[in-house]
Amino acid sequence: MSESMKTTLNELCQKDIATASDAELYTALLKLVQEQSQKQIKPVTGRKLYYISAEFLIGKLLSNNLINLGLYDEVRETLASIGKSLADIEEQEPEPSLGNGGLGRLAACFLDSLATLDLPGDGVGLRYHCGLFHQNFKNNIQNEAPDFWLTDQCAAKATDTVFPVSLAGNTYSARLYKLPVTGYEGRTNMLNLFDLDSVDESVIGDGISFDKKDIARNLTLFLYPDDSDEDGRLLRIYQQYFMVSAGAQLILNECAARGCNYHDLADYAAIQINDTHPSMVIPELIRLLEEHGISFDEAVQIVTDTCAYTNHTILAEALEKWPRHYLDTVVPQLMPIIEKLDDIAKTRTTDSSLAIIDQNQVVHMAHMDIHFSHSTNGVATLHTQILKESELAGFYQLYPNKFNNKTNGITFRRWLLKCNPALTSEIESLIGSGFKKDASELKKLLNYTDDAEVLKKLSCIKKANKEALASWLEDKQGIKLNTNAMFSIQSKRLHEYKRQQLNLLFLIHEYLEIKAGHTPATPLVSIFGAKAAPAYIIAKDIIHSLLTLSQVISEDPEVSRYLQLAFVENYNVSAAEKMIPACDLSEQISLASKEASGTGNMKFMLNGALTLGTMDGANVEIAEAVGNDNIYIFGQSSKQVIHRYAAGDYCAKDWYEADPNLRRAIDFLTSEEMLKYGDEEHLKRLQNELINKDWFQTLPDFNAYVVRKEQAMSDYAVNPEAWNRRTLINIAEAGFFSSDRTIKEYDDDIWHLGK
Ligand code: T68
Repeated sequence: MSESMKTTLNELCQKDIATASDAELYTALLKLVQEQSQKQIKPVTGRKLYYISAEFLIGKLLSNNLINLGLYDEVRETLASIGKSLADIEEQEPEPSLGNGGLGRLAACFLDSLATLDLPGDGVGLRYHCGLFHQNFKNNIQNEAPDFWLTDQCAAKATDTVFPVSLAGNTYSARLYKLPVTGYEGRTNMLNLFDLDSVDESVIGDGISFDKKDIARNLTLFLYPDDSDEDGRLLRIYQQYFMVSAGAQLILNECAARGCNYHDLADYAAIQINDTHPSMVIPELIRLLEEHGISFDEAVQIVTDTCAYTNHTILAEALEKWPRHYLDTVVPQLMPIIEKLDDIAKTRTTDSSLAIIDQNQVVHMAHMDIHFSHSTNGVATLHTQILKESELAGFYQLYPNKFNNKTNGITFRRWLLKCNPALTSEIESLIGSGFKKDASELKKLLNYTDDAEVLKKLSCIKKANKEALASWLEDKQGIKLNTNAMFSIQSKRLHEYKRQQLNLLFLIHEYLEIKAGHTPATPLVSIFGAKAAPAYIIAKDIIHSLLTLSQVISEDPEVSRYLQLAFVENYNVSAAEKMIPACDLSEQISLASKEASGTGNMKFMLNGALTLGTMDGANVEIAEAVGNDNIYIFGQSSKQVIHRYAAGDYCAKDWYEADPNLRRAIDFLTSEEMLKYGDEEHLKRLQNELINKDWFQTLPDFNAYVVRKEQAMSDYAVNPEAWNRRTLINIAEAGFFSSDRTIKEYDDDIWHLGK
C-alpha cells in the first residue's frame, strides 16, 4: 500500500476512504484520472490527425486509464489495504457502447495507440445518448432495450464551443464535448464528440422506437438508428452531416489557431475517414474553404491532400449509397459541390461504374472518397487484394498509387494488460516488460516452448480464467459451466456471413452423435456472444435457434455432461474482457472473402487461444505467423467462393440432399425436441433459408468444419502439453497484431504526424 496514494484519495474523497462508498471512490478515481491525464497533454506541432468515425466503442475507461497512467497497481493495492476492490468500484462505471462491433472498437484501439506512441491524433464523432441497445433474452428471443449511459459523472465534458450546422435549411448548434484519451507512458489526446443541447431522452418510451422525424429532439439519441425505413435512413444522413460539419469547423479552427492560412491545411491536418459514414466531410470542407475565399479547384486539391479513406467491407450492401433526393433534402448546400466533384471524376475516366452520381441518381459515398482523397486502404492483406482485384478494380486501375493495406491491430493495454493480468505478469516474469510498448518482444517467449513448467503455468492461468468466466456467468445468468471442458468461443456481431449458423449445425451434429452413443474426445463448452441488428430477421432466428438448442442440451443430462452451449447476454467490451482470456478455441469461421479483417481473432490469439478458422481476413496473416501446425484452417478458399458466386450456380439443396449428416442437422431444427422450447416460425424460417438459399455458403463448409473441430478437440484431450506449447506460440507470434504497429504504418505511409 502507498501512504501517499491513500492521502491523495482521502483528499479527493474529502473523507477517509475507509468510510467511503464505492460510488464515492469511483468519483474520486475519476478526478484522479482527470488530473493526471491533464498533465500528459502536449502542445501540437506539425500535422495532427483527426480520425473521424461514427463509432468509438471505447468500453469502460477507469481501469484502462489507470493502467495507462501507471497508477493501476498502486490504486488497487491501496484500496485492497482497506478492504475495497477496484473491480467492484469499476462496476459503478456505465459502459460507453458507442459502436456496433469491429469498426468502432478498432477506432478505440487506434486512439489508445496514437496516444501511446506520442502522436498528435484526436477522434471526432457523436455523443450518442444511447449506445448500442441492451440485449436481453426472453423465451429464447432477443429483445432490445435502450442503453442510457450518460451520467453526470461522464468523463466527456461539455465545452463552451458550439458550431452552427445547417440541416434541411435550419440551423442547429453542435456543442463540443471532450473526452481525454490517455496513452500508456505517452500523451493525452482528445475524443471530440458533438451533440445538440435540445436532444431529449424522455421521448424514448420503454422500447427503442421514437419519432425519427423530430430532429431537434432526436438527432443524437441513438447510435446507428434503425434504417429499415426512409425516416431512419434520413436520420443517419442528418447525424453524419452534423458530425462532419462540426468536425470540419473544429479542424479549421484548431489549424487556424496554430497559424494555418487554409491554403496549407494539409500541413496541419490529416483526416482519416473511417468507412463511408463520415464521407461528407469532403464536400463540407470544400464548402467551408470556399467560404474562406479559396477557389473551388484549389479547395478540391487541399481536401484531397488532407483526407484518406479506410474501407472495412466488401459486402456491397454495406457500402453506403444514398438516393440523391435524400441529400437534396438534408444537405442541399452540399449537392452542387457533389455534382461538381462528379463532373471532375467524369473527366478522369469513361467508366460510368466509377461515377459518384450514377444514372439512377444514386450518390456513391465510397466513390467520392476514392476520387477525392489521397489514400484508400483495406484492413488486411487479403481484403486489400480483393478490393484491388475485384470490388474496386476499376478504381485501382485509375489510381494504383492510392491503394494500400493496413492490417488491423488491437491495443495490448486493454486486450492483455487489463483483461488478463495473470498472463501479463507471467510474460513479464519471463521476458521483462518491454513487450508492453514493443509488442514484437513477445517473440522472446519462443525460448520457452520446451519449458514444461512454463507450459503448465499457462494452462493454470487459462483454467483460472475459465473459473472466473464461469462464476461471472453463473452470477449473471445462472448458468453453470464445466471448467474442465474445452472452451470454444464465437463472439462478434451476429451476421450470416460470420456464420454462427455453421457453429449451430456443428453443435446439433455433436448433440446427435452423443445421443447415438459417440462421445466426444473432450467435453466441450461452446460459448456465444452476439447482438443481432433489431431488424435483421434471420440473424434473430439464428440467436433463437442457438438459445433453444442450449435449452434442449441443458435439459438432457446425458448430453450436457459432454456438451454445453452458453449464450452470453448483452455481449459488449466488458463481457469480451472476461470471455477472451478463458478461451481455448477461437471460432473465426466467416465465409472466406467476406470478413474484411476481424480483430477478435487477434485478441483470442494474444490470450493463448488457438484459432479454428477459414482463410479469411486477418486469419490468413495469423496462419502465416503461427504456421499451419498451430492453427486449424478449414473450408473453401476466397478464390473458390468468389468463383462460386460468379458462376451463380450454387444450390444449397444439392448439398443438403447429398450429405446425410448435414441433412440430419438441418432437419433437427424443427424436431420435436427443438419445438418443445422453440418457436416454429423462427426455426422453420432458418431451416428454409439454409436449404433454399444459404447465401453465405454454410453447407459446402460443414463437413470440413466438423472434421477440423473434432481434430482440435482430440488434440486438446490427447496431448495437453503439446496444446499448451501451441498456445505459447500463438502468444509469442501475436506481436504483429498490436495496433501500435498498425498506427506506425498509417503514420509512416499516410499521415506523417508531427512533421
Ligand atoms: C468491421 N466492420 C469488419 N462494420 O467487418 C471487420 N457499422 O472485418 C473488421 O475487422 C472491422 O470492421 C475493423 O476493420 C464493421 O464493424 C460496422 O460495424 C458497421 C457497418 C456499417 C454501418 C455501421
